Amino acid sequence: MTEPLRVDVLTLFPRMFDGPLRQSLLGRAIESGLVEVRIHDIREHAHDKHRQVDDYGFGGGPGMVMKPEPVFDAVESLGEEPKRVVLLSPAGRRFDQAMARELATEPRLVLICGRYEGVDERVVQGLPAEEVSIGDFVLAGGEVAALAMLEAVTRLVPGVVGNEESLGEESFEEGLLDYPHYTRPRSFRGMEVPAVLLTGDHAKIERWRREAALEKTERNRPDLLEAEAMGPDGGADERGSSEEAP
Ligand code: JD8
Repeated sequence: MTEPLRVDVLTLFPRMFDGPLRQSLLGRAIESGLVEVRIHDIREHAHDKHRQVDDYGFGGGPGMVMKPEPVFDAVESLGEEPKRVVLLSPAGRRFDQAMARELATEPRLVLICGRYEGVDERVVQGLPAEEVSIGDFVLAGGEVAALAMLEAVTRLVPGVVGNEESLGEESFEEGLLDYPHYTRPRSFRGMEVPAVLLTGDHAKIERWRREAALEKTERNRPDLLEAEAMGPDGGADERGSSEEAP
């Protein structure tokens, strides 16, 4: 085995990770030593007698902000080796499968989970940390986002997912959603498994799946098809966001 991916998670709620890290894919990856996850309580790096980790935001407004010192101390306690530091934040760059693939090649990751209104901006500026968001909705803190990211990255670490599940053939790798799946029974509450799947004609099944995936993508994620049509530059020129033409 090569070196495992090591992930250090910094959080004020370490017990939120207890269950998820022991179950299923993450549990097996950690148990087999392919991924090493260490959870660190940021409050252990608060040094004042009240162990304060948050404070009022400068400029006013509701809610508290996480202080920078305990977060810097927690990261610096992890040693000198270079590591990618990610701050989970709804104001971050969107996490996607391409970023998951990229992170799965790193030797070490640090995931910082904020709470309250967020973390003092000097964490982004000074560590530095890259702000990443798992999607356009609002969570109460970074922990659930860190778990989602950790699972997406872990399943791409070589050896975690066996050959029975080919990582290359799945949703997003071809820019389409996955095709519909069926198992027994062939008839369930009046709903039949599509007959083509019972024929054993693999070329025909392949064509059906491609068509069904396309229909599902048109229905649920038309944006994926529009992005495809625009190509890898996202159609920048057509939207007029490129350099002015002479
Ligand atoms: C970190 C605090 C809550 C955020 C006020 C109360 C990621 N996709 C995502 N949605 N939400 C988060 C996320 C939310 C967080 C924190 C991540 C730290 N909050 C705050 C600002 C507005 N609420 C996220 N990744």
